[in-house]
Amino acid sequence: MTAPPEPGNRVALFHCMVLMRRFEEEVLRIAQDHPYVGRQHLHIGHEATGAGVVSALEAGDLFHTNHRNHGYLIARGADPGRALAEIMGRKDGLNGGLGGPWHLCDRSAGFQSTSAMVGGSVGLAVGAAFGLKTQGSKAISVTHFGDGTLDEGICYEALNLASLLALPVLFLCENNAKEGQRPSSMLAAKVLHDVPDALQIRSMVVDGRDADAVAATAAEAVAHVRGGSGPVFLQADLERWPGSHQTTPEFPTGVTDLSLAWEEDRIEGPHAEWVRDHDGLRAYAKKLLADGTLSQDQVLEIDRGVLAGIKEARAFAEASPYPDPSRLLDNVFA
Ligand SMILES: Cc1ncc(C[n+]2csc(CCOP(=O)(O)OP(=O)(O)O)c2C)c(N)n1
Ligand SMILES: [Mg+2]
Repeated sequence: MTAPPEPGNRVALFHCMVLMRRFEEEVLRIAQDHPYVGRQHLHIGHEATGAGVVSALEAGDLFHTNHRNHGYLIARGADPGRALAEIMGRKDGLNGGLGGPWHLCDRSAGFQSTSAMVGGSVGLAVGAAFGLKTQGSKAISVTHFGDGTLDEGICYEALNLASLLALPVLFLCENNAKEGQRPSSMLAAKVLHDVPDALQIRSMVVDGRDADAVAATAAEAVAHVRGGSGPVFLQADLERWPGSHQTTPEFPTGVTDLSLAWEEDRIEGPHAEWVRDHDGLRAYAKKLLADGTLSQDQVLEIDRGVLAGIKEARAFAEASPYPDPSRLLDNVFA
């Protein structure tokens, strides 16, 4: 279990990004080794956005994600072994093995819910924000969703209500649509943040591949929301990882090799452009080396430490039994 990065601690931010990446690579390996685990929606390539936003939050803030959930869960401090156990449907999973990857939650880490329904996280987060405001809490609510989610009717009601009632909610939109294309074939607005702008919601746009930029922009957005000035729509622009929509578990860009941060000549293959120009994790390693924050050895040492933790987490998950079949109908309300 690793605490979320403190604001301004760039080494912790990098560590968090490595943890997110290595955790999800393990999820991919588990899906290869155990076909029943099924299809995974990975957050690989979005780590700079994820860790940057998490670094701006406080422990009591309530987080709600969409289907690309694992990275945020781990970044907010959930136990990786229990998270892997849940993904594998095991008894010691965060939700007793009954929720699986698409319903993961860990309230102790301020991670309220995953909604596999596109748009579900938006409505849930606005409801939570209403609750927080009613209680006079200083905590804020965060909803994480993608560009395609603005197709969904629930977004319009939720954005409108959040604006009208000045609710403490951060709308975090990970925009991984191709540059120059409409965000979604189902959305008439050509510019995503035109939607919140029309509803008098403050919008901010950031390069989602740049961890420092995200951390700084998220800190400003969170301060606005926490200060009672109403919601913010934070749009993080990203370039989709080539494996983000796969049906069979594969590593299209290979297993992450952090030495590519300083051995760029070795970047090759059909997705070399993504690795070179769009992988925020490699870019951050390169930046921290260039400004002398970390040495090559320190980068590799952080990676080795994370990998050792992930190995233990997997062993814990593999050793956990399946839940007792008598629990099958627990939490089924219909
Ligand atoms: C209500 C609903 N409609 C359709 C789907 C199927 N679906 C799963 S992910 C997805 C695309 C979501 O796009 P976006 O919000 O941009 O997230 P991204 O996958 O690009 O990160 C769709 C249509 C769903 N899960 N829920
Ligand atoms: Mg998208």
